[in-house]
This record gives sequence, C-alpha cells and structure tokens, in this order.
Amino acid sequence: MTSRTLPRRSVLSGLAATAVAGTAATTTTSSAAQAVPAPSSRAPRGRKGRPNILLVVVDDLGRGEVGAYGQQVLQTPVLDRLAADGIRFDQAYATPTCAPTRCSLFTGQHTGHATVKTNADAGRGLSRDDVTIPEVLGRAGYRTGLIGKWGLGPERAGQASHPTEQGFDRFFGYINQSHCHDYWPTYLWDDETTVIYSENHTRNAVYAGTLITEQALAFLDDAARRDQPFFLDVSYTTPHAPNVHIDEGPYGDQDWPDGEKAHAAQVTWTDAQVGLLLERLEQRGLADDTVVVFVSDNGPHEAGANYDYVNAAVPHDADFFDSNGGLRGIKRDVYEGGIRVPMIARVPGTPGGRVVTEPIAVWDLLPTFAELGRARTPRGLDGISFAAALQGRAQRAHDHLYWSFDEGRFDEAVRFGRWKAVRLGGRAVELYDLETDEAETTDVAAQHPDLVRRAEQLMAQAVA
Ligand SMILES: [Ca+2]
Repeated sequence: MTSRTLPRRSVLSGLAATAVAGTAATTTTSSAAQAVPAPSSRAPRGRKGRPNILLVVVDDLGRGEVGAYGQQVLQTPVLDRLAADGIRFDQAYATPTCAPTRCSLFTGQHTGHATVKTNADAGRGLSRDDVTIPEVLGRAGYRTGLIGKWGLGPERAGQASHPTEQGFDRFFGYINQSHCHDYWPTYLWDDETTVIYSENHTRNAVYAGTLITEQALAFLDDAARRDQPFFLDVSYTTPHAPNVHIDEGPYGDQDWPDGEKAHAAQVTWTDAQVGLLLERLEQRGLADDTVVVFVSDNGPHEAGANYDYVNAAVPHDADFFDSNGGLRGIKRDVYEGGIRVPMIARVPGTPGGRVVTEPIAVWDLLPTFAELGRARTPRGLDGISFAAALQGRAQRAHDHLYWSFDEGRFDEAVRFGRWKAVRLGGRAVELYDLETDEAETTDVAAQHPDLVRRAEQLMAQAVA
C-alpha cells in the first residue's frame, strides 16, 4: 500500500485563521479568541484547497449518552476527545426518526418540505428531483461514498432512490431501514449488487458493523491515493434496537439487565469505530485536510424489539443511563429529547474545545458542506450554512426551525429564538421558553398569545 505525501498544513488553516482574525468575537463559541495557526504560505496541492469531509451518522444515540454531553457511566473516550479537539454543538437538531432525518440531512429540507417526511415514506425513497449532498459535492469534483445505512428507498438497483443514483460513487451497506437492524445480515449491498454472507441469520455470522468499518477504511485508503477531495458518510446502525451486541464490552461485570449491558456496549463500540476512522485519517496523511462531523439521527430509543434473529425482546430503558440528558422526550417526540442530538465537529487549523450554542439542524449540512467544498448550493433550501461556526466566526441564526412527526398522529414543533412551540395531534399549541426551561416543563402559551399566533403561522407556512 502506498500513500501519497500530502502537505502537512491544513488546507483550512489559512481560511479559518483569516476568518477568526477578522472577527472581533463570536457570540456562539466559548474560545474563539484563542490563538489559531498562522495562514499557510503554501497553496494547497492536489485537492485545490477544498477539505475532505468525513460525516459519521449514528442511529438513536442520545445526547445524554456521550461523555462530552455529561454522561458519567457510558464510556465514549473518542467522542470526548473529538469535542476537546473540536466543537461540541449544544443545540444541534435532527428530526424525531431515522428516515426523515436522513432525507433532511442529504437534501437540506426540513420535514415540511422533504420528500421523505416519515419512516413510512422511506419505502418510496428519494426521487430524481431531490438534490443531495453527494450530487452537489460530486459536481464540484468530490469522490463520494456512503458506507452503512441508507434507509431511503426500496431494494432495487438502478431506480431513482438507490444511493448510486443519488450521487454516491461508492455504496456499501443496507438499503432497507428495517434490514438495517439485522446486525448479522444474510446479505448487504455493494454498489448495485448484493453480497450474500449466509443462508440464515445467526449470531455467529459476520457482524455488519465490522464490515461497515472495514469498507469505510478501504474508502479512506483509496481516497489517499487519489488527487481528489472526498465526502464519506459512514452511517452506523448502532445503538438502535435490538439491544444485543457482539460482546459486553467493558460492562461485563456490571450488575445490569442484559439489554442495558448490550446497549452500553453498543455505545462504546460505536465510539471505538469513530476512533478507527480517525486513526486511519492520521495514518494516510488525511487528517489535516479533513473536516470531521459526527451526529446522531434522532433522540434515544427505548425499544425492546424482537427481531427474527433475536429469540426474545431485550428491553432497554432510556432512563437507565439518562440517555436524553434531562431533556423531555425520546425518539418520536418533537420535544427536545426526541430531536436534539449529539453533534461534534473537528476542523483542522481551528481552535479546539469550542461549544457552539446557536441552534443548527441536520438540514444545514448540505449548504455547509457546499460552502466548505466551494460547490454550488441549490436554491430553496431550508438549511443555512454553518461553515462560519465551524471556522470560529459569528454564525448567522435561523429565523426558525420546523419539525413534524407523522406516525399515527401528526405532531409539529417550531423554534424561533428562545421560544419553542409544540402542537400534538392538532391540539392547542404549547409554548416553552428554552432559555429558562430547556426541559419544557412549563407551558406558557396562555401568557403569550402573540407568540402562539406566530408559531401557528410558521407551522402553516412550513407545510404549505
Ligand atoms: Ca434512528
């Protein structure tokens, strides 16, 4: 294996240093005034000064399950280190469930406008009209890969929603989002074909998460030999149910129910996989040229789930490890616990240990990555670029953020500034002041009829 020698200095350092030096302060970061490296005097070679982007998406990891967000029991040393070296987003949002988050993430639209608004929509998947992150970056010369969970379409090669039809040069993993939770699958997809592993589900067969890491590392090895920037999305399916794992990790001696030990092992295993990816970036000389973003797709779950390769449902309680970190609700809620997720980024050449408190959402990733990659940003997005926050500059704020959840009942939420409005099943709008009541305990709608009217207008506009 040969690897190309890359310039040691980050391709981003000059940009970030200039940006921070040119801005007196930012209200959104805790250490923006720290010294940053001097701008590079050398023009970046090969990749034309555009960073690689490594996006790691995990499944149902709660904000409270990460040490950097206050978790005391579950071990997440890699993510804690990533936050120390980079940025912890304190108010990062996804949607209440898997498929809508992935659609919003890839297309820059909230669930009022996205093609896949519910998990049920995932069976239909993305359309040819959807413009995705890999399409946007691919047109700008990026090599693009998705390794792991897709969950945005039916299992047929060549049709509109297939990852390789939505801009990915390389795809390995699961198409169907129910299939994603078969951790010992009989088959996985490899570009447009399937690879068969066994005739039957068996806990002794290959663990899919290990294959996901192997294929992601292979993508990075390949990327290091190319004179081309890359966008790689590694989407792990843990720590989603079922609550089973290859081993109990560091928790074998704990006097916990089996489901909690397995869940804990999933969390720490997932953290370790991120460590393997970061280590490979270093080994291949890519780390100084690569922006890393880690995010979960929704709040924590407490599903037991009886899958056909697990003999019985293995319960897990979201309160056992305080997985939502004291917020209200879990996955499938439009309260903060369902949608506010752990999100950590590392940007070479910028100060570490920063905390960004400005609200941002997964639908901001498309315009953010487009700006970083100097690609053309599509018009009409709900997302806005948070490249400024990544680079330590003052971040433009969203006017508002919108969420919906449509599984049996229609729930909506909208956030504007400090205010968060929630409407469950068409009932009266609830209003919370997140500045003083982050846990959404006290409905103040009656005291603020004007804000309730504004929330109702924003909700109506969001689905118009
Ligand atoms: Ca999920």
